Amino acid sequence: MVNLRKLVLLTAALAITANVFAVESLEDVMKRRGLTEKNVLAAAKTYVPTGGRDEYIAFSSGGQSGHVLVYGIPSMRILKYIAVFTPEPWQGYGFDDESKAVLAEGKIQGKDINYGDTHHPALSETDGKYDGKFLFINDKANPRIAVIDLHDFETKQIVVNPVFKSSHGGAFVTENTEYIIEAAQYPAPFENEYVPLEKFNERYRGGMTYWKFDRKIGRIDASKSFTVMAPPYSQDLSDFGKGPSSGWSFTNSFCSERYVGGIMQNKPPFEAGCSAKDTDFLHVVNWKKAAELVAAGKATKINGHNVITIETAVKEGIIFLIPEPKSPHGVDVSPDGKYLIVSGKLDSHASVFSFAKIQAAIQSGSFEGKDNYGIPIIKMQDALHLQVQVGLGPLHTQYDSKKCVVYTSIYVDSQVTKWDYCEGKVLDKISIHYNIGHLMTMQGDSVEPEGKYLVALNKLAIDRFNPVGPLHPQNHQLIDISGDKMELLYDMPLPLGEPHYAVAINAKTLKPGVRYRSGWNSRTDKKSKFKTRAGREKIVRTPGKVEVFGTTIRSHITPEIIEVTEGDEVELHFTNLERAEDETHGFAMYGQNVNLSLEPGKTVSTTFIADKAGVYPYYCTEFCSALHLEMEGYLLVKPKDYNDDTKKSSVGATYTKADYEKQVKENIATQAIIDQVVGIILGQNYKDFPPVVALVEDAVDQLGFAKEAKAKADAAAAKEDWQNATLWAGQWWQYQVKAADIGLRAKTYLEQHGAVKLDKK
Ligand code: CUK
Ligand code: CUA
Repeated sequence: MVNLRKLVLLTAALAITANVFAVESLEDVMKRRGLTEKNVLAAAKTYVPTGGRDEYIAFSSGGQSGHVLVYGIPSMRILKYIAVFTPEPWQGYGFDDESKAVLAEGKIQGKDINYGDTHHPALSETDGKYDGKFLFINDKANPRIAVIDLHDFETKQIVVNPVFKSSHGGAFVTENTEYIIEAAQYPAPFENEYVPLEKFNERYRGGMTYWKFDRKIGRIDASKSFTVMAPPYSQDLSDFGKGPSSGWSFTNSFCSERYVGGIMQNKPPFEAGCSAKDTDFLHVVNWKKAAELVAAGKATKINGHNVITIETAVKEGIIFLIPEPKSPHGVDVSPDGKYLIVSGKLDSHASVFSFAKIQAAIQSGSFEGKDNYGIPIIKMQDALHLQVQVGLGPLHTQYDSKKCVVYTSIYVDSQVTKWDYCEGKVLDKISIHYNIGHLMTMQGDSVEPEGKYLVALNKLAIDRFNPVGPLHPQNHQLIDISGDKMELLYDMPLPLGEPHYAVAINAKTLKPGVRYRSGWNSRTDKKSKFKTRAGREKIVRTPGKVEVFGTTIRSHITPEIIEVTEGDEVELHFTNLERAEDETHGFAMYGQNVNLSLEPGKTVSTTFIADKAGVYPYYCTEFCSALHLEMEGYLLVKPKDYNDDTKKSSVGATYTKADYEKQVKENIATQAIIDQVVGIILGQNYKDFPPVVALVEDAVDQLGFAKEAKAKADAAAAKEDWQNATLWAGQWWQYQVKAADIGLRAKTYLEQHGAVKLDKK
């Protein structure tokens, strides 16, 4: 009693002292930290209070990391790295058999490729609006496209371009996500064979691949995909038409000189030869007609893939070229589909092309000539709407919600230029730190741009952050574009590869799940054939092979002991029985490169050869409950000729009747507390709060387990087996503790969310 009173007094005293120091005002803090009013305003515009949510979710390429980064806007808080082309242990990606199968789809000519150079993420669209269902991203180094399902933010599929040897102009989608475009970058022979550079003009090729997306199954259908072959011009970025330009695609190029360098051969480098001309070619392709040609059997098969040759494309009138200045990079179609804006890295202009004018030129057949491959060239002046002096080295353009307003990244000048593409005038400029590549406005490449914020994806960080060695973080700068003047709000360091492009979606459109259906293979999106239910865990032995069908739940792994013989192939399948939100378990094992992630409901597998006799502890890697450290087990690999003659001896401590009775007494007291909490919850309108309903379900599960453990304790006690009676009584208490913990969480939630007492009838 004295102790308790002392404690109360001490706490009160502490509270008083703390208050004396806690009276710092906003002005005090500003002074102490050297913040200006502008800083505080910027902070207020980006700060999301604890527990709050962001208005937009950005998906950024993770550059060479091969991942996709997910962060919130305006807080710029990183929410997730989605593993795509590269293994990522936390998510078990590239460690469990299910995700290994996805990575294996990305093999290039039989070789494992365990990284990607991701550039352009694209969100799926319905009628040109983001629908929040899928995300696609390309790999420039190994021409591949990945499909990510936004139901669980997991990579589901990787397709390898069957004819390109690099790619860049992807991923971009059609208005209804029928196709995903991927344009080549560095020309190469379509066939997988050696062709000398002397044959560059004849045998090296570029092109645009149109990947058919099957929305019903959420996967790309390679058999219905096709490529329109193009000359070896180093195709670059692409975009799809929409509205009036629907059915067409646009792809830049930057080396229509078809120059091949060779510094060691005493030739000027690529950079000189590829920038010699003042213009390159914008490729204008009628993809809808191309798809019809493929359906009509007019494609040629190369490496088993449908290819429309340049000859066929010209004959059928589906490809045209327009000169574009100079060393062009970005091409971005306006939300209404009437214009496309192209910028040149060595130019100071942005060029606005009119789709109506392009069509008029095609209809009238008035071309300035043909290129060496017979493709008609539309006169630049015939297709141009206007050109605007935006700054030196313009790259990419994004659209505002305000009509005719766009933002262009200016690489050399390190600026963003806001301008009007209808009238052709510059509206504002802001300096960036440093050398901006892409930029992104909210939903800026959909038909419904929302403006508000702009993120500058900068190439260099230099002195913006605390130094961390020669390799600097990347810098995404958040800019407020809601007013007439752009205002810099925030610098966010990104320590994971060089992001190129990013897309941002209104957070309301995303509806991700919180758990899988029980026994789910998340990579195929089907029930796993290895699904294991509670109580049905088993170890199946066949000659040379041991298969384990196990489960995980707070806080034990079943089985806890796995015995195999040296040389056995071991297949582990685990199902996470949890239904509770965020109750993920991990599974790591000594010395076998085994690391799994088991989100609620998920089933994952791992296969390895137990080729060395020994003892291999395993454990859960997520701190999932108070007894998480006890979530453990042993794989025992016995030598082949092992003769087990050790006497079975008891392991660990022994327990008595008194121990058992003490535990039971504690359990009864715990139950009283649980009953009290349950009474409070049930007495309120908890059913109006779905998260609480889920918690109650979870608690009921735990109490069910407690009952089972109690029955086992009772049975052991009846046989006066005090050892097992005490241990089972302890397990019964463990389940009670979990139920109590969940109950308290539910009670707190109700308190914080204004639940009310139900009227007693
Ligand atoms: S690219 Cu890197 S800044 Cu791949 Cu779209 Cu322009
Ligand atoms: Cu499960 Cu720790």
